[in-house]
Amino acid sequence: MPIRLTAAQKAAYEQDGFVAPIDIFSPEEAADIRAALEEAERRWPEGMAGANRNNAHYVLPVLDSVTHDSRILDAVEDVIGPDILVAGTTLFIKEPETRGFISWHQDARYIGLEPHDWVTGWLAISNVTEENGCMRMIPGSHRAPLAAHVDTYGEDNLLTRGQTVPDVDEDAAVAVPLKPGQLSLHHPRIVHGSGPNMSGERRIGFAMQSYIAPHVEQVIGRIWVQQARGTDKYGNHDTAPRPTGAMQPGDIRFRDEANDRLSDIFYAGSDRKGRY
Ligand SMILES: O=C(O)CCC(=O)C(=O)O
Repeated sequence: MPIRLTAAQKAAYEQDGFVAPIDIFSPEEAADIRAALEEAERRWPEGMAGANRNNAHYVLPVLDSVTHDSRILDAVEDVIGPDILVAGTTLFIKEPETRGFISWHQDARYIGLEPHDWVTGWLAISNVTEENGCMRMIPGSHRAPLAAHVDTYGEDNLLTRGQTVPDVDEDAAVAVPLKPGQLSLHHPRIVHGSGPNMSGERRIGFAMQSYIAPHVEQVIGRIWVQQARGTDKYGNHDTAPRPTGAMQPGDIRFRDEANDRLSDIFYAGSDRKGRY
């Protein structure tokens, strides 16, 4: 029996490649998470912008607590089993009335984690709607092999290389709106993307990308991981520390090193780099 997901939610994940919404944080808890995040953005605007939105859980205790929250880990356990490592996180923020979008892509195409026994948890920190650019998924696309992607490096594309699966049947897409504190889980091979924020409100998502089973290897480069639950008898990766406070110099140095490694993975084989 699943421990956090219902049997129907677990079946939906297997069938469709994603499941949502999963209630995790109460509206009050979600408001506290948002307040702490936005306070950090006010205090350290540079430290929270651009590529620094990658792996912010290494420098902000509030995001570390979210990433290791037992309610999220229970849902993740239902998908990948009881031994869970955290391989990274990304804040996906779209400011009001901005054109930034995420092209159709499969995470497994560029992340280098093999086999695909891992899952991404995406937490809504703001209200996330069709108008402000919620994720859209192509149900069942995770059951096909990886598709060829084209690197577009589009100006408004929020993905590193603007990697895009061409010719997606958009009529098949399912929107995934979430209320603050709700989570979605998606499979490494599901084709997904999201449109621009056409609303007057910020859209704030926190992708825990990803939770991996310990036997999963990084085949493009090296990464650090944190043990979130269970045991790791493989030792495939380096061990990352937990933050010692908000934006502590040693934690920032570590986050920067981790992001350098991430950048080497994301841009492997490419002769140019994007903004993230
Ligand atoms: O935040 C988004 O719209 C897309 C995020 C995404 O592609 C992911 O979490 O894999």
